[in-house]
Amino acid sequence: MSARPLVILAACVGLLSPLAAQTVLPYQDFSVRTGLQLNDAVVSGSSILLASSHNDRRGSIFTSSQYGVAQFSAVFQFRIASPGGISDGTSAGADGLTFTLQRVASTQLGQLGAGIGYGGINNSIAVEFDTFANNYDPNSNHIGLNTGGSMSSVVTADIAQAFDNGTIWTVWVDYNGSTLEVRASQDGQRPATAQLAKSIDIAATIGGSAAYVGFTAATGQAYGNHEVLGFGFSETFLTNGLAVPEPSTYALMGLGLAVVGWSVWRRRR
Ligand SMILES: [Ca+2]
Ligand SMILES: [Ca+2]
Repeated sequence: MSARPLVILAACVGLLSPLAAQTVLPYQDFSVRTGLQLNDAVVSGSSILLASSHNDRRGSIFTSSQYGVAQFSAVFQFRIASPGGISDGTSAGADGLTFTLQRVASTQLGQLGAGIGYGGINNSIAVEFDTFANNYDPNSNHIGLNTGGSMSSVVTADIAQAFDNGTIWTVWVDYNGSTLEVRASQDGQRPATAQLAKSIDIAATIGGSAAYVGFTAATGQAYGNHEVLGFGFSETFLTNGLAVPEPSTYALMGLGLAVVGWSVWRRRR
């Protein structure tokens, strides 16, 4: 009898230790926001509303402390709905959302409109999901890799489906220490091939190997409702990417702990 709780305990440690080793930030949603700094962003249900569907709005969220970015895997979900305002020649709606790593401060919030809440943030790198064609943009709907607070991307990738179509987009950003890869999908399945891949030395680009990690968004004369729904981050690069944080992960961990507790309780009786 005495061996059983040890086996169960070992199984639970096995469940828990990978998370601890990789320093995963598991925000299944944002009903709990421990460790996050909100800048002109508001809580909307269990999501973070970065910029609402009105003219000239912006917001950001960043981790309160810096995390290692020498290599990493990140996953997050966003939704951009209710596009409106002026057209860029293709469609209404603007300006998009970014996943940003920066070394300045957790309180950073970049420029409005075309700046997507990122423009002007120094010592940074951003993956943009841009929904408005400005004169330096390739088109009205693309992924871009931006550095140093510039909105003129180092590289871009065209995406056919509109990011502001109101569906939930799941995005994986993976960096193995030399190449950054971005994958985005509307079905929650991680694409086998990255839509954007770029060789880059992130530490040299941002001036260090740790950064505040977060998101920005903005609107201008065109707008949309820009929400982040969930977020996971690992300081270790994962070949197959990070799984979307799900309630079942925590339920399983909770169940494991409950079984240990129950076993100890039984033995004491
Ligand atoms: Ca743009
Ligand atoms: Ca762009």
